[in-house]
Amino acid sequence: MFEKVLIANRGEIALRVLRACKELGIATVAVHSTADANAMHVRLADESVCIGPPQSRDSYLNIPALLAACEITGADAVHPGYGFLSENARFAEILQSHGIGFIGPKAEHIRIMGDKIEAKRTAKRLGIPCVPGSDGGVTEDGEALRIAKDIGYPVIIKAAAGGGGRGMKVARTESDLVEALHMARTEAKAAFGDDAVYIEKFLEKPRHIEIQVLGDGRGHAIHLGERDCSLQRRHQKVWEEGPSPALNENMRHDIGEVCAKAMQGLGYLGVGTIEFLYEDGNFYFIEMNTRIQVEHPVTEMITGIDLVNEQIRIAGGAPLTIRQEDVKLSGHAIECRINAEHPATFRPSPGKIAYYHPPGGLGVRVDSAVYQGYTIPPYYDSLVGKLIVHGRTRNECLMRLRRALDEFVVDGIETTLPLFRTLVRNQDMQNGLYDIHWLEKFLATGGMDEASLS
Ligand code: MV4
Repeated sequence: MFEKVLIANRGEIALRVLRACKELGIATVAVHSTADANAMHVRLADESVCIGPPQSRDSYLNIPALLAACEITGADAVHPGYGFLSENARFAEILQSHGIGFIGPKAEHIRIMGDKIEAKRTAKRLGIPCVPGSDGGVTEDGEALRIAKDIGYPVIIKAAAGGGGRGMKVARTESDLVEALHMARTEAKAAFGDDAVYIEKFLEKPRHIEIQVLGDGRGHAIHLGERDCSLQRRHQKVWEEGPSPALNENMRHDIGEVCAKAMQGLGYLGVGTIEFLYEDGNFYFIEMNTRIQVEHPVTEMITGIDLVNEQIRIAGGAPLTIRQEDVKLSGHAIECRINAEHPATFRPSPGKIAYYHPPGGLGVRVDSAVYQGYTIPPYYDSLVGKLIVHGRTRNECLMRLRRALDEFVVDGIETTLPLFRTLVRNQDMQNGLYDIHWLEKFLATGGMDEASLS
């Protein structure tokens, strides 16, 4: 097992990892930019090292500075959190070549899943259902036209190096396709330095459902159910919940088994998330994330399993002691991402938190690294914290969430709390009837106009 873990991240996830390390008796090293000298993760860690100026590229993404921090402190492993270097295969390899553990999957698997064409090819080979589309990359107009005719319009063109919604173009008819292909390739080249693109059937009204997996790297792998992350705006998830209101027990069991088997076949190590679009009773693989995710607490609340603890132990060479039959999904959990943004325009609102009062009580969890008097810096993401609520049923969860949201006070900055107070009272949300476009439509049709903000 590791003796000292360096946490290459900031904010609530740095704190989340720190807590898992403390429980495992592992010493912690915080790293921080000059803008984060007063951050909670720095205060709570056993040691801390300043690794550079505010800009992420000079600090949290600065590999030489991180290696030096490991050297200075004698850290024997790095936890990358999410974002930053968490899905950088080269970083994982560099650490390993310096004898430092990377708390994440094998570099080989990070690399495969980072290339969306390779990821899809791998998923298909492992028996995971995929969106109909091209077998690999597409370069020629004629080839694109033939594939699109074959699968039927509309189609979507995606960048191999993209993911998370960047670099996508929809073609609704044959006459749109050639221009869409050229635009997609040009934009992919400019954004990622790689013009490889692929084609898929475009699904009009899917839900985004993802399966949490856990593997020991030696062929033992399990699934921990799903999270429904359909409620999003501009590819930023807003509200995540599990189980999905759209699935029944059989569908959940079947897709979970497919994912667990696939991860066994891959020899996957650590935590992972297999993302699907779900429409008309069918699952279609889109991507796999090889990191701990922002919304992992949803799964923790319904399984009782500490995912970060498992991640650290497995990366340290410990076996996976949880068997599939030990995983019992219990009740319902919803996570709200509270951002420092205007609740209707989403304009960022960094600044000083004048008053802070998080909610509490049975089934209520707040993952946050802010405190009263803390100033949210403008350089990073705008997450103030996550409110995660558990109930025995979805209905109990909603009632508890309504209460917890009303208790939550964050003064001095704008936050998205009023958005959630509106959503939790909305009929479609209460009925679980929403797809990936629901929130943007709701906002565009005045769902958050002045009346609902007062
Ligand atoms: C799609 C799609 C429809 N059809 N693929 C966007 C993010 C990236 N992970 C995949 N995305 C999509 N891929 C096909 N074949 C629609 C989206 C999409 C989306 C997906 C999940 C959550 C929110 C979304 C918002 C817009 C589009």
